[in-house]
Amino acid sequence: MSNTAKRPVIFSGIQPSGDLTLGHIAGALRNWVALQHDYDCYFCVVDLHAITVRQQPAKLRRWTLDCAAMYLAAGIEPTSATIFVQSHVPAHAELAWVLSTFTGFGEASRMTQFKEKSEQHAQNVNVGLFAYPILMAADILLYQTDLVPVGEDQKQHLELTRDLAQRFNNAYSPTFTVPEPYIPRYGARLMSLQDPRKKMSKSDPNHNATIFLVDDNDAIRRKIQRAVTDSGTTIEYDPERRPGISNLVEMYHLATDEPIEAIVERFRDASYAAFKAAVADALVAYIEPVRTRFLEIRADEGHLASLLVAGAERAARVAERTLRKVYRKVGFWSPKD
Ligand code: ATP
Ligand code: LTN
Repeated sequence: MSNTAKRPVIFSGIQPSGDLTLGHIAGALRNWVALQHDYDCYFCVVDLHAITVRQQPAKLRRWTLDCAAMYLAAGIEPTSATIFVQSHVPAHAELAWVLSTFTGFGEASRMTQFKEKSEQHAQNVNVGLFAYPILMAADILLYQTDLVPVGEDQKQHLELTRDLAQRFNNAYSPTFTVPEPYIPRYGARLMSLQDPRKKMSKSDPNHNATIFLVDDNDAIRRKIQRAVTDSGTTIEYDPERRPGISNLVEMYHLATDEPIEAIVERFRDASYAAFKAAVADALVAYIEPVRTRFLEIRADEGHLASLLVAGAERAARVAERTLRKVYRKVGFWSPKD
């Protein structure tokens, strides 16, 4: 929550479209936690985005609460950040509509996530999937966001957000803060354990490819042991040439904070089996407390619900201020003006 001095603003979000993964910690949550005391933070569960691919209603509801609980379990403090559900704040959908009229069709067509998701969900390439980055821009711009901590895959969406902000500001007068991405040096793109050329994803049908934050210790160990590496014999960090083993090095770094160079130095001549065992131990130690906190938080749904209601009220007040400005500038008549 902001105190009297105005702090710069962070906004970020995760889709409640499955159980969260180690990738979410690496690309998003750990940086949210690290930055939360220096910024006015809005952490959103982006359920409007999640329905751009077909969801089962009961699962979407459960994952929405799971996702918020995981923000807390990862270390977000509700006293210093506003946690809320996107569909509780109507201004997100409303601003997205206005911004869609400032987005070129060709510009939206170039988004690589749209191209990838259209291939993955060829039977349901809907207009919402196409407009997804515009809604994301609305999320960010409503809060006059300075910084957006995300994984590498969201960089292009951030560029579109910046372009839209500048375009609107130039067409009228300064309205939106132009946000910067915050993409970590390591862990910005954790890779699948089964195909290290693909991003680790919560929606991967092969569960061996993904470390879920709710995985028990045995599952974590088993998945790391079975991780696809290459036929090399040394432990190196070279994501281009040795993606599988480099991915494990990054995971070890995430879990222990030991510098990459030190890890490589120490394990260079270790066997893959020995290194994998060390990675598994480090991950178990890192994830187990998160999982335990998650289960505790999730057991008190009433508390979680009241936190999300309060979060949405706070968020809506800020968002509506920006939306009203936008409506006025584009020329919507209002009896309040
Ligand atoms: P999908 O379920 O389609 O894989 P996703 O998990 O990529 O979707 P979100 O859940 O909305 O999409 O991702 C939220 C945040 O987590 C984003 O900032 C994204 O960059 C980050 N993230 C997701 N997966 C990874 C990963 N493997 N490595 C690093 N960051 C990731
Ligand atoms: N598109 C993002 C999720 C997302 C987001 C946002 C991230 C939606 N709105 C606003 C940061 C800021 C993804 O990772 N798939």
